[in-house]
Amino acid sequence: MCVVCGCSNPEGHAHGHGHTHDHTHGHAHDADLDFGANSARVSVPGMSAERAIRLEADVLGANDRVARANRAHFEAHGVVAYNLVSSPGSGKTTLLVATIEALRRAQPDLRLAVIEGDQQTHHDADRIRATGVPAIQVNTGKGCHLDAPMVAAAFERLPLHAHAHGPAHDDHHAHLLERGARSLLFIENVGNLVCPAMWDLGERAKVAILSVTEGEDKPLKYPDMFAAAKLMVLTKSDLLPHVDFDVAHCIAYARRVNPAIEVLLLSAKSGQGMDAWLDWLQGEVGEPAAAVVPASRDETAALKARIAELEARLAQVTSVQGAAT
Ligand SMILES: Nc1nc2c(ncn2[C@@H]2O[C@H](COP(=O)(O)OP(=O)(O)OP(=O)(O)O)[C@@H](O)[C@H]2O)c(=O)[nH]1
Ligand SMILES: [Mg+2]
Ligand SMILES: [Zn+2]
Ligand SMILES: [Zn+2]
Repeated sequence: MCVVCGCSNPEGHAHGHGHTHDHTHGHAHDADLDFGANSARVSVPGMSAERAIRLEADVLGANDRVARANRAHFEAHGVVAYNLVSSPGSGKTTLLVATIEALRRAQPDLRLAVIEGDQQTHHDADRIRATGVPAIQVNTGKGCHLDAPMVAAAFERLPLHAHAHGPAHDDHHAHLLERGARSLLFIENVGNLVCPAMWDLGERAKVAILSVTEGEDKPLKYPDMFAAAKLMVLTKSDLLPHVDFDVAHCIAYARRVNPAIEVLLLSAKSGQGMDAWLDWLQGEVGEPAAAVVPASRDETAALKARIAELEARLAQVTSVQGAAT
């Protein structure tokens, strides 16, 4: 269940008309249905598009305020946080376990912690704790994603946040900043390629994990997730000989919805490509929060087109909201 049970994004995303037409895979048939082709990009029984937009804006606004507080809190503690998002079973926990083991060998001083999101069970937190790294399991029940207040509560329970909240809290933060402490927090989201895209947790970046058994067309079918991610990690590369997965097409599809997305291909099982992933993480730990990656001319043109689309969409949504109030 996601805000209004449909998991739309009031800001719209990389597809200007509220839905994507994939010209490489044919056009919609006359008999096809598109329930995302209204201003709310979602259909909710018994609710108008205008009301759905307002409700979602309220809920996400409240979430984003907590996410901003999380971001400031992480920064004060020298914590760089990553939000790992994917469909169920793409290999998030397996990758985390392999990553933790490799980072502990390469950088024993780097402090690590994990927040595990699942509807039910403590399996994944148990797998992380077995490595010796602290983990907090967050069960969401009927919820299909982690939200910022859940992450705020989990962070306070981690040893990375080893001080009490009270009048001395801000002083303590100032000391931590002076020491330049750096640590890595991995947040494994609930396995779901749709809803977690729209929930900011206060992370440095979302990392979208896609395994090669899922099909190379996923960035086009679930564009919001790949539009929201800084990095796409293609996992289970050891299985490439056994599946029809076109890596080049997959990357092209991902760049169509997010021209700036970075891509890595790896196997947590064989270890292939793990070094590049570890380098990426270590580079990120040292990077300032608002680092801007220079874009190529093609990327710049695509980004400009996307900004124009988003502005048109914003104008459309604003006029709908204006008419409804
Ligand atoms: N061949 C192969 N299998 C993998 C790899 N990574 C994970 N797997 C397998 O994929 C399955 C799912 O892995 P998990 O790490 O539990 O996936 P997850 O994304 O954490 O799953 P949820 O938390 O349930 O969403 C397990 O059977 C893993 O052994 C890999 O690199 N290669
Ligand atoms: Mg998992
Ligand atoms: Zn949802
Ligand atoms: Zn604190």
